[in-house]
Amino acid sequence: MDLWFTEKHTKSSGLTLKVTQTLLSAKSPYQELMIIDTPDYGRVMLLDGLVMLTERDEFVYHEMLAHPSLYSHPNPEKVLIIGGGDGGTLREVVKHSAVKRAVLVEIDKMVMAASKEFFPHVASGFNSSKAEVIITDGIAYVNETEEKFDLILIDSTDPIGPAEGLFHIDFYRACHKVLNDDGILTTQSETPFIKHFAEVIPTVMKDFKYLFPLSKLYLANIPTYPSGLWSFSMGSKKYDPEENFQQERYNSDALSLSYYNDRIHQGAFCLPNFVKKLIEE
Ligand code: AG3
Repeated sequence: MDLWFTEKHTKSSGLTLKVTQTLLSAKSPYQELMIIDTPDYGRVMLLDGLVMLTERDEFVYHEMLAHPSLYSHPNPEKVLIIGGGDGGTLREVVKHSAVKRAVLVEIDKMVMAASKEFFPHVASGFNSSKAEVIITDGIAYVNETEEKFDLILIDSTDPIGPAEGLFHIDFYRACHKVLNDDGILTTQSETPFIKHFAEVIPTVMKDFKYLFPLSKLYLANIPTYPSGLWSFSMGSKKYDPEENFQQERYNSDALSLSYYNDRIHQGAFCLPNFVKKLIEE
């Protein structure tokens, strides 16, 4: 039998993958989780029918959410990850010599369990002695914690369903409070291409501009996300990511990376004109 999965990005376009096997189909109090196997992208994790990660291209998203902030800060000892229950962002964070403690706050423990079972390579960061996992609502955690962090990375789903509040200025304001005086906040901010997604970028950037002295958008190519071109928004209290790249630490860490490198760090902040326009207006 020929079985196919489609994530519709608009009413008239989407991404279609042939399904060789359905490995898991489950429902948590928060969302529907499916794991399918596909010939071209390997195993794929879907939340509420949207592609969260695939074995083949997850490295782009996870490296690009984590390393630009980590190598813009001179000493990122404490990192907070909001969401990212699959562990991919955590895996990248704990690679860093500078990081002493990484706290991951995920609302849905089912995502973590499924990642450990079906994506051991993605979930490998959970085994690090630097990692601490807290299963709770990220918004409540940030509002209540007395800890301070050097970096906060928001690894959320689209701004519908459980992640809606993670795209709100009240949440960013709370993150700003939890950051040290030279801290950096970075969030995934959807694609600049498809209209209803592209509305996220100017909104997030406006909020970051309001809260932080420095705000920058950067891009990466992720084949299985809507349009394939993905954005990340960074708000920084002190360090300009384009001026403050930590070349020495980058050289001595010599991390094993598949997408990010020192030239990508600079290049990712070069924006096509239509994207510049999105955040200028
Ligand atoms: N978080 C971003 C997923 C956004 C994809 N959107 C979509 N497919 N419509 C991914 C979590 C990976 N740690």
